[in-house]
Amino acid sequence: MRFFIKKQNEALNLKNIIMKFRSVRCVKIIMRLLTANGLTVCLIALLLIGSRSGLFAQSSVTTNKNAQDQKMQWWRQARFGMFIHWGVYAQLAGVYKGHSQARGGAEWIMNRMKIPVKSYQSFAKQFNPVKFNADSWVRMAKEAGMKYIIITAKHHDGFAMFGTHASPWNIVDATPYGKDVLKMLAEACKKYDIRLGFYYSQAQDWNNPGGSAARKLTREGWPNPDSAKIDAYTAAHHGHWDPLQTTASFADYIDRVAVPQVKELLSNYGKISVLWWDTPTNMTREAAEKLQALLKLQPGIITNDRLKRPDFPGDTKTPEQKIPDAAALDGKDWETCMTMNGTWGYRASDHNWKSDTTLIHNLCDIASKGGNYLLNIGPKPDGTFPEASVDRLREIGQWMKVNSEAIYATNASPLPPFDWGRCTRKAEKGNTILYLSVFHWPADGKLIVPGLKNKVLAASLLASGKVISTNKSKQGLVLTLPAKAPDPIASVIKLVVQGEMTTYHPKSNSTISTGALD
Ligand code: FHN
Repeated sequence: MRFFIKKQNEALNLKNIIMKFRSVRCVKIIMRLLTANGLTVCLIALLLIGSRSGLFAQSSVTTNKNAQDQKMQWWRQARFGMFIHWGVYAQLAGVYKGHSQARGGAEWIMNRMKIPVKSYQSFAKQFNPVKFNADSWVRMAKEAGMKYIIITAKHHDGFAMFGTHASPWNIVDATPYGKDVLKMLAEACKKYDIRLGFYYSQAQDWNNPGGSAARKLTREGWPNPDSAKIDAYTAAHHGHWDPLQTTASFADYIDRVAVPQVKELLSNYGKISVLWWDTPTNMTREAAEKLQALLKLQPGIITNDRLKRPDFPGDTKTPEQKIPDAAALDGKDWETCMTMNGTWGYRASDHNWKSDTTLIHNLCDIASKGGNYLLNIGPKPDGTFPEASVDRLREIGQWMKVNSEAIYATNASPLPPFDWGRCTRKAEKGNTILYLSVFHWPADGKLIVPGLKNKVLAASLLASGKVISTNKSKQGLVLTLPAKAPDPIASVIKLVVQGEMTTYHPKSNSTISTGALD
């Protein structure tokens, strides 16, 4: 036995040497020891290495996974954030030369309407959001139950909503307002303990020379009499419509505008939790690498999958305007971004608002699949949120005040989606808490949870704590509910069941897709 322990120690020393020198060198050492120390040492060493080599490889994966889990922790617990699209385009509000923009979000008005650079820049002289109040924006987000805000620091029109030395095309230098809204927002976020992230259009930039431009046909803007000529020009100039856009190369634009601006954004605003890239149009690997390198300025920053495809996956997938099916979930973190009406940037004529019910159901649906909901506001040019958005934020907030326990820090459902609602899950001391968000309260008072076989330890209404009786049936667990739903939109039942449960994942080859990026 002592012989074995001695040889094992020798083998462990050998393993340490191997860990230091790795691969080819390690084989050489084994060979040398084989002759020096005999077959026993080597065999034990090989046994140890063999049995643990998976573990060695695994342990670095595990360390990386742990670090990633730690980085993502706040984000996974948050589940709900506010997206803000705000810039000079809000001033136009979807209208140019008396024509309503034919297609797309109003933040695209410069491209879709093919507004010349100088004309578009003249709108900044009217952009004076004197009613902007960072405190009130952040409070509205907080009261709605949102845990983070992502704002367009620069959208595709290239207009910086912050003071920048990299271009005069910014809110401080080009508008009568003259103040850095991101500074004020950063202070308010800090005050209210809301995480702040910046959206940055890294490739498309229609005003700073050299930026890219996704090609859109003039018919997507207005019935411009010069359509044929303009469309021919954009076809010949990679989507650009004004010669001023191409007086520099893309590489120059990256070095002179994008890199310095991202550096400013990550250096001058305190803690930044998310860099939300958008869109990778004509992005080069070299440019992506330069931008990605800047992220070290904010340790722990989370980024999305839109820097450049496919080699820069970032931390989160970003399905846009849609909620993936459970079958598409692939274990990656994901966030659905969505408009409240039909546009990201403010458009005065868009009254196609989603109902409170739709928005709350979306939040429950997304949480039930383990994702985050990034819900957009397109502020008006005066700096206020549209009334319809304010109303919806308030309604969601009221629901969250009672039911947020079913959303924050939850995991995806262990059961397939139900006809009557959605489910989220939390682990608790070897058992599982299920939160059932009931959208359609059963008329006969019997709610069936198909497929749930675990023993029920407790069942109650989250809103009041009222105990719910349960019994088993062939179809699943049956809950006997009071006649009236506690909440007309979604009432939450809290079930504690015995044992651990894991995420439901139907077998499928599909993955979460981001959708078309303009
Ligand atoms: O082109 C943009 C669009 O204007 C908006 O910013 C959305 C938000 O996700 N992203 C792009 C399209 O994918």
